[in-house]
Amino acid sequence: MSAPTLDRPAAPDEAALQAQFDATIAADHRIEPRDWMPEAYRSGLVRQIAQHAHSEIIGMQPEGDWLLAAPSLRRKAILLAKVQDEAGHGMYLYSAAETLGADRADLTDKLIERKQKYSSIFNYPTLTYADVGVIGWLVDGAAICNQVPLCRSSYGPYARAMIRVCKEESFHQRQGYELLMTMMRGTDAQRAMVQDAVDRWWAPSLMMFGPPDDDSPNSAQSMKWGVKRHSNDELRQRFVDMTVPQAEVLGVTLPDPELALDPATGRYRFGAIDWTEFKQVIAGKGPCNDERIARRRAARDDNAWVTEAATAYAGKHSR
Ligand code: FAQ
Repeated sequence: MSAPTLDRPAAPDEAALQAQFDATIAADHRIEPRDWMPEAYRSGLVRQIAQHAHSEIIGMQPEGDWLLAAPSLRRKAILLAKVQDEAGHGMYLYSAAETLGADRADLTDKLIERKQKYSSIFNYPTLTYADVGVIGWLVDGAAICNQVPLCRSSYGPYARAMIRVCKEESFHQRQGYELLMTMMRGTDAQRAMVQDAVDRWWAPSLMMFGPPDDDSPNSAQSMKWGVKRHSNDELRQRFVDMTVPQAEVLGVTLPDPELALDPATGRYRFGAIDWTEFKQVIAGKGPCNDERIARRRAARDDNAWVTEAATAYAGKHSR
């Protein structure tokens, strides 16, 4: 403790602050923005939350590509609402990162300069309208599996943002499944389109959960701090177990000859994932990385005048 003065009580020293932080985590209470936190906890959260926010914003592109070609007004309205929701998710998440001292414009610059990542899944193209349904079913399904436990994350603003995000992702997943159900009740060509989309998106969806546990540098510490509640492999397994019965109801085949129920555990065994492809995609060499970043860059640069005007207006009012 530093020496107290007449008008200022002694500031607790770092060891006392660390002990208080550890006790908060051990009691499963939330850390809030004004609480002291270790620098590695803060920077680790900014890393994960920024990556998550970037994923929501870049994730608008693959489905956004179909907004003008939606097959009916109803499908267009649903898709428009979904893509707008993803923008909202990005905004809640950037706000959560700001409570940790991050600057939103700076995070966007880091994304565009490829100094921060976004989810591997959004580097694959959407070739047919069935891809919109499969993204809802598999990609939002995987996002729900991954994000529901984050509603109990130890950092308050992140956990609270996740509650609304998960409710909306749940609607997204159902709209995707309903779209696919409709196509599966349609023509042979429509059924083939759905199967082709499932064939292309299944493996990338499994990669969304991140590298295997023995190759995941951030997991152990993140779980100790209660930021992540389950390991990458646990959540991936949960997703497979949840999805196989849904595929059976839908009438599609998941493209993995090794997929089989293990009667001993009641869980599904599945084939090896191509981690070389995953590493290539997160290193910027996936099928659509360049296109995604180029569009995000153009959106930032072309709309800089809007940001400038809004900032000047806000400044004038705060004065
Ligand atoms: N893609 O040590 P770990 C959505 C990176 S939102 C790219 O295991 P961690 C909604 C990882 O960052 C989808 N990079 O890392 C939607 C780290 O690199 P770094 C996004 C990945 O953090 C639906 C390195 O690999 N969701 O889909 C990926 O403990 C439809 C080592 O990995 C979230 O962000 C990947 N798949 O676990 C929108 C959820 N996996 O940062 C539109 C929150 C790993 O050290 C349409 N995030 N990396 O340079 C998380 O739960 C975690 O951050 C993980 C990764 C599980 C993603």
